[in-house]
Order: sequence, then C-alpha cells, then structure tokens
Amino acid sequence: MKSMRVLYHDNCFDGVSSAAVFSRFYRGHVDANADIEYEGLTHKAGQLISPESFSGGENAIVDFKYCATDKLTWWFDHHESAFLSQEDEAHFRRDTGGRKFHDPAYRSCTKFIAHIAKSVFGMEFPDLEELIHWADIIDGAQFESVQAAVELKEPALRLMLVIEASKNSSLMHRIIRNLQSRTMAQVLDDPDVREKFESLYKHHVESIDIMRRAAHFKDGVIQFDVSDHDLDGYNKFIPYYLFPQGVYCVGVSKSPLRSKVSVGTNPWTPRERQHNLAKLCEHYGGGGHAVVAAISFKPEELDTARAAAREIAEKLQHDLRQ
Ligand SMILES: [Mn+2]
Repeated sequence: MKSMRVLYHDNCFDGVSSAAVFSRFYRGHVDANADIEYEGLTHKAGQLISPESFSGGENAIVDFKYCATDKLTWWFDHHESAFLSQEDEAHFRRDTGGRKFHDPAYRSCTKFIAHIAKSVFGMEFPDLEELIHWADIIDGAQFESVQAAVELKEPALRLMLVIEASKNSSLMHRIIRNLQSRTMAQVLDDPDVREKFESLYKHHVESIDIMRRAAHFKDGVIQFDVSDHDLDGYNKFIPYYLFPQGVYCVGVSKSPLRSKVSVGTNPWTPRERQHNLAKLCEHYGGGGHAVVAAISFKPEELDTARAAAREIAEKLQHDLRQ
C-alpha cells in the first residue's frame, strides 16, 4: 500500500475540489488502497513550501505553485504565476516523468485534473461532474447572476462559504474525503459542516444589512464606508446585489492593519468597460487588475483613504455622465 500526501490550496473551493478529484484519480490509476493524507497550503509572499510539508512517500501539489524538490511526485496547477523563480521553472521543464502538469488556460485546477485524467490516463469520473462544474464556476467567478453569488442557495455555494472561512483542518479534510463519493448536498448535510455554515451564513446576512445602511448610489457609482465596522472578508458582490444598476463600486474599510479603498467593476453590468481600475489606483500607490483594484493606507490614514475614495468616485461618475 502506497502512502500519498496531497498538498492543496487551502481555504479555496478549487483547491479542495482538486484534492478530491486527484485522490479519485490516484486511487483509480495508481493504488486503490492508497493511504492518502492532506495538508493545506497558504500563499505567503516569496516563501517556499517548507521541506517538512513533504512526506517520505509520494507527494502531490494541486492548485498551488511548483516546488523544485525531488520529493514532489505529482503536480497540477493552472495559475499564471506558478513558479517562484526561473530555477523552479527550469526544474519543471527538465522533468520527463509525465506526472507534472501546468496549463494557465484552465479556469479551475479541478477541471484541468479531470481533463488530464481523461486525455492522458483514460480515466473519467461521471459522478464528480457536479463538483467539477462548480469548481470551474467559482474559481472563474462565472456566477450566473448577482443573486446566485450573494443569496448562496446552491449547496455548492454554501459549501464554498465554509471552505473559504473555516480554520478547522480536520473538518476541511473530512470535506475533501466526502466530496470523493457524495453529492454537494450530502457533504453539506454533515452536522459539523452544517453548524459551521449556519454561523457563517448568519454573519453574511448581517453584513448585507451593514452594507445596506452604509452604501449609496449616484451616477452609476456605488459608494460605501464601513470603516466603523469589523467587516473583514465580506462577500465582494453585496454592493452590486443592493444596487444592480451600479457600474462601479468604491468602498472604504478599516482593519487593525490598514485603511483600505476597494474599487470594483460590476461583473454583470451591460456597460462597456472604459476604465482600468489598476491604473486609477496606482496613482494613489495601489494596484490590482483592470476590473478590481485597491489601495492600502496606514490604519491612522483613514481620512486620506476617504479623500482618495471620494476623488475616484467623482472621476468615475464624471466619466459615466459623458
Ligand atoms: Mn484554482
């Protein structure tokens, strides 16, 4: 019996789903009785995965950057920035074992693993279609509507809430095991998963109310200031849920570490995108992507953050009126 350690992207629906689909693949292709254990990995700036993370048996990394060590026997990733250095990439390119795969064209690593299992190893998992489908929607932010993304009625999205917030690794590993043979609804019905979901959902509903009181809408731009609330990790789609006609959203929030301005584009707006929000935020020392960006200030610079948010909102409103 082989021993396999699967290192997966922690607190991420695609990471957890990738671990589940890879486990089914490994049991089907390599060893039906394999003893598989799991360990979550978290992004830290410039840091390598510590050598103690690898076991003496086989090791796999899924949905996470490459690690140049001979202890790594399987690797699947779809991130653009999958290599920390040119040496790491060269180590991967030299590998001829046929067990390490990278394709940034895939929206989810889960779907990428299923694709390789089928196209390279001839294995299919028809009973995991539901899981693969949802991992692709969630990791690619392809929600069909703002209601779907905020009301969280689908079992998969309720499970997403638990996976993204839970710090309980034994619960996370039980979810990974259960996802290999149960439906989403059945995985959610585990009493411990259900209990965690209920408390997170209550907090989620409260955050919608806080946002409802803090947000206002004018000339295509939603603005909110929740700096007097502890709203770390709120659902980013709530402003567009409250004001579906909003094109952009400019928000101010505060945590012990920073005062923050968040700027976003409504993913469901029919308007053509005309601003690069990363460029707009770079002007204030921030950055990000064209459709979503942010600026971080020191905690005590809340007034500066508020002034920047006001200026950005006014610029966006002005341009939308043209
Ligand atoms: Mn992913």
